[in-house]
Amino acid sequence: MSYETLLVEQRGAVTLIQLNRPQALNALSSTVMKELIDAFAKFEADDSQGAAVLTGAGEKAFAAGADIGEMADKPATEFFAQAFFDGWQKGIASVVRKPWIAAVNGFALGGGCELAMMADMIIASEKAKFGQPEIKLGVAPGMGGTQRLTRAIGKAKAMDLCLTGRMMDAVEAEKSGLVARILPAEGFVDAVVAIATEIAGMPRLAALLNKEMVNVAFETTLEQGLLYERRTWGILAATEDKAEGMKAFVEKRPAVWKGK
Ligand code: CO8
Repeated sequence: MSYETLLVEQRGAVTLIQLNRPQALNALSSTVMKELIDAFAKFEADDSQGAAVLTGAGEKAFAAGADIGEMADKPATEFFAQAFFDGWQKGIASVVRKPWIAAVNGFALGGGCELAMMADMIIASEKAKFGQPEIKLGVAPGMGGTQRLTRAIGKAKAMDLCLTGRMMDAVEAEKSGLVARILPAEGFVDAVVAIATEIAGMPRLAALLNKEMVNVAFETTLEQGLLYERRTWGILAATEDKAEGMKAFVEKRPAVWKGK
C-alpha cells in the first residue's frame, strides 16, 4: 500500500518508515497517525521483518510536533469526542511487540519528541534537537511528554524542557539518558538500519521478550519486576533457540536461529 504521508520500504529484515511531509517539517497530522498505525501493523504481521526504523524525510526534521494547523481551530470538545491523540498510544506504543528504533535526524519537538520516546531506543544524528515547546502554544505535551520524558531524564531536566520550551541538542540528550547513541549526520539512516539489522538477526522470541522485560520495569515495583524477569527467563529457557545458542557457543560456531 502506498501512503500519502509516509515512505515505507523493506531493507532485508528491517522495515524503514519515513515520515514524509518535509514541507511541514513532518508535522504529525491525523493522517500521519492513521498511516503509521497501518504501517506498524503490517510490520508486526510480516514474519520476514525483525525490526523497524522510523525517521523523518528531508534534511531538517524527524517531526516538529503535532500539526498545529490541524489543531488551531479545533474545539476542546472535539479533541475529546474524537479521542484525537489516543491512536498514538493504542495503535502504536502499546501494540508493537517487535523492536523499533527512532532515528532522529533533526527536530524532534512536541509530538515528534513524544513519538520518538515511544520507540525502544532513540538514535540521534549529531544534528538532532529535542524539545517539548507546547507551553509556548498555551498547552502541554499530550502524547506522553510529561510522563516518558520525566522517566527518561528525570524531573530536573523534564521540568526545564517543559517549562521553558527550550531545545536540547544531541549531546545533552545523550548525557541525559534520552538517546542511546549519537551518529554522524552523513550516512545516518543507513547506519541506524545497520543497527536494526543486527537486532533483526537476533533470536526473535528473545528480542520480543527482552523488549517486554525492559518495558515492564516502567510499570512495576522492583520485586514484581524481578519476579516477572525470572518467569519470563523461564519461557526463553524452553525455546529451541536457547538450546541452539548455548550449543553453538560451546561448539565455537555461529548459531542458526529458528525463531522458536
Ligand atoms: N505543525 C504544522 N506545521 C509546522 C509545524 C507543526 N508542528 N512545525 C513546522 N511547521 C511548518 C511551518 O509552518 C512552515 O510551513 P510554511 O513554510 O508553510 O510556513 C514549515 O513547517 C517550516 O517551518 P519554519 O519556517 O518555522 O522553519 P524554521 O526552520 O524557521 O523553524 C522550528 C523550525 C523551530 C521547528 C519551527 O518550525 C517551530 O517552532 N515549529 C513548531 C514546533 C512546535 O511548537 N511543536 C509542538 C507542536 S504541539 C504538539 O506537538 C502537541 C503534542 C500533543 C500531542 C501530539 C499528538 C501528535
